[in-house]
Parts: sequence; structure tokens; C-alpha cells
Amino acid sequence: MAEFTLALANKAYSSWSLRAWLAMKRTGAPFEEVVIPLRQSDTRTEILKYSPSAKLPALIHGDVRVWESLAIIEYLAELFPDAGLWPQDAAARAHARAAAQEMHGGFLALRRALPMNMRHGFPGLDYDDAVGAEINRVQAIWRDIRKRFPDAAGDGPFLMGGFSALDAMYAPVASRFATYAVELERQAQAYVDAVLDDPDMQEWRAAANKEPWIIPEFEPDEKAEEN
Ligand SMILES: N[C@@H](CCC(=O)N[C@@H](CS)C(=O)NCC(=O)O)C(=O)O
Repeated sequence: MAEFTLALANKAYSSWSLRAWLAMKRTGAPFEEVVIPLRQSDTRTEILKYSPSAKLPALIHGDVRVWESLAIIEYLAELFPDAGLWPQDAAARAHARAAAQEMHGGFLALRRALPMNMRHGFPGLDYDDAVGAEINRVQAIWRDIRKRFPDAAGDGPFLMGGFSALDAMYAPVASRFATYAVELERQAQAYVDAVLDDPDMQEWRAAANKEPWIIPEFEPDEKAEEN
């Protein structure tokens, strides 16, 4: 049995699960995955076996249970200091943590209007000004990091050079921007492309494509047909 078990929701839809999974992959440690599909009659009972909040992801490591995606990422960063999940430099690390926390606690309009969907594209879906403002804020965060910490980013395609916790936190947003063909600044688009090209992201997408579950609230076309 692997030392770590990561309980996840649908790979097609669960952005929080993707964040924890990407960080886990970066550690290089073997882990077991349990995928619990959302919106089934036994979803809550199944999730509660792993997560006291009845939400996924959750990481099980011996007696330790960590729920909340960002707490999982922090735990992994502590266990695997060489994985480069956070920058070495204290100022860069504080900035990265603030940007990660802003993602974790914010962007509600964007998250609601443009749900993560790894399987289908919905180009041209309408969104309101509140969503537009959050899209601009995400791009400003990405731009600002590269400007303030050019040494951390170097020539790497990711926000702080190599793939870090910050990229794990923003990867689902990058995926949403691609799914809904959101028009972006050139540098932001290059970042989205780099995230989508990442082999771990491709592995996750391939697994999402094999999932049988279709949940209408995360499929804008089906939602439109219902209304
Ligand atoms: N703040 C939590 C959010 C977790 C969350 O909302 N997870 C969703 C899946 S993306 C969930 O488990 N929902 C349970 C349900 O809908 O039954 C985190 O960062 O981990």
C-alpha cells in the first residue's frame, strides 16, 4: 500500500482536487488515488470516509488526515522541501502564498460562471462584468509576479520558474480560460498554453476523459437545455 492516499472528486470537474493532485505529483512520491464522483446518492457517505468536511480533496498519510487543498499543498511542501513547491526567497514565498490564498478564498464569480470542465470546450459563453473583472485580476496577479520576481521566474514558463504550488493553485483557472476561450493578454495566454502542455495536466485530462459521469451543472450546454 502506498504511504499516501489522495481522495479526489471527479477529474473532469473538481478544480480543488486537481490542485492537490498536481502538488502531490510534484513531490515525486508514490500515492494511491481514490476518485469519489460528486452528486451520487452515496457521495457524502463516501467522502466522509476520507474528509471530515465532506469535501474533497483529502490527503491521508498514516494517522494524518489533511483536508482543504491549500493545507494539503502546505503539508506536502513541508514533507518535501526539495520539490520546489514554494520559492526559497522569503519575499517571493510571501507573495506566492498571498496569490495562492487569494485564489483559494476568492474569484467566486469566475468560479461560478465558468466551471472547470476538462472534457469539453464552450467558446463564446457569455459572462458578466464581475467575471470580466476577476479575469483581469488573475492576469494582473500573473503579470505582477513575473515583474516583481523575474529571477524566480527566470526563463521558465511557469509563474515562478519551475512548476510550483502557485501553478497548482492557478492551473484550474488556466484550464477554464482555455475551455471558455477567454481572450487574454499575450503573456497570460503563453502561461495558459504552458500549463495545458504540462505532462501532469495532460495525464489528469486523459483520466478525466475516461470518466463516465456527466453532471449537468458543470456542463454549460446541458444546463442551457434544461432551462
Ligand atoms: N475549500 C475546499 C473546497 C473543496 C470543495 O469544494 N470540493 C468539492 C469538489 S470540487 C466537494 O468536495 N464537494 C462535495 C459535494 O459537492 O458533494 C478546498 O480547497 O479543498
